[in-house]
Amino acid sequence: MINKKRLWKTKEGHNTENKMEEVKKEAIPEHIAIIMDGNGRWARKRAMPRIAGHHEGMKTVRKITRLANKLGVKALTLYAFSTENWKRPKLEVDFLMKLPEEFLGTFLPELIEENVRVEMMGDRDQIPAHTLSAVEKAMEATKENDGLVLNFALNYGSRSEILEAIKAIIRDEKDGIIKQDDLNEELLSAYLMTKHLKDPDLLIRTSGEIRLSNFMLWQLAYTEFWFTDVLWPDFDEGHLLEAIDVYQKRSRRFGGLT
Ligand code: V07
Repeated sequence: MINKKRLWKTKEGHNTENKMEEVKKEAIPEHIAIIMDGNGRWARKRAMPRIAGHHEGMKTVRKITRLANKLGVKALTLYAFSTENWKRPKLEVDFLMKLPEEFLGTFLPELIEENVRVEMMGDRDQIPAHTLSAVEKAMEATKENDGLVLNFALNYGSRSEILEAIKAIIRDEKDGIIKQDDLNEELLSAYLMTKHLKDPDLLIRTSGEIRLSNFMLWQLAYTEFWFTDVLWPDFDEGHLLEAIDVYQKRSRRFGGLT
């Protein structure tokens, strides 16, 4: 019998549809976190300005969001802008801060349609009003959705997140809301920006850097890491399926020991 299934080939020539069926046979990581690195390098390789790489990277976000949703991933956390990124040239920062609006301007209807809930974590104070209002509008428009949680880390830094949690805990202890004896890992987790999410099962970082760069330090304590040299704009469905496949092989080896 001829396999009539439409073959969906990626640049690498992976047969995405078949690979998808393969990974679906085993547990899909419920929460995937991604450090989307290599946009500037992608542009430099093509003698293009860095912003062209960021723009291309945004297209990858759509592609990966669609596939994660199809696979039944429950949460996808994407590191879009770190607290360190403010040190970049002003024109680049200004461009980056327009990307959420552009992304949502064209993609929000599909996110609503596909039952995706948009969320963000990060310090809202320094984010330009036009950026924040676009993101908040999307959060509001999708708040009843109970499919994939698409969580953007925007002006996010993990040490600052932990520090703010500690300050809030001290405040609440002084106010008698919590007692020192109640403080444990679970309670501290409830003061973090990820309080409504389970810890990531899988962390992906693109572009060959093997470090966390102040991303989810507390939450990644037991997470499986997968690093690739592929630059974020070149990252595709086949790469995500490969990362999940490796994750599943590792889980299989631990066979119930975790
Ligand atoms: C950004 C594209 C992806 C590669 C990494 C850097 C550049 C999507 C968003 C976004 C953020 C919030 C939101 C909807 C979309 C985004 C920034 C940068 C700052 F609600 N991509 N992307 N935000 N890049």
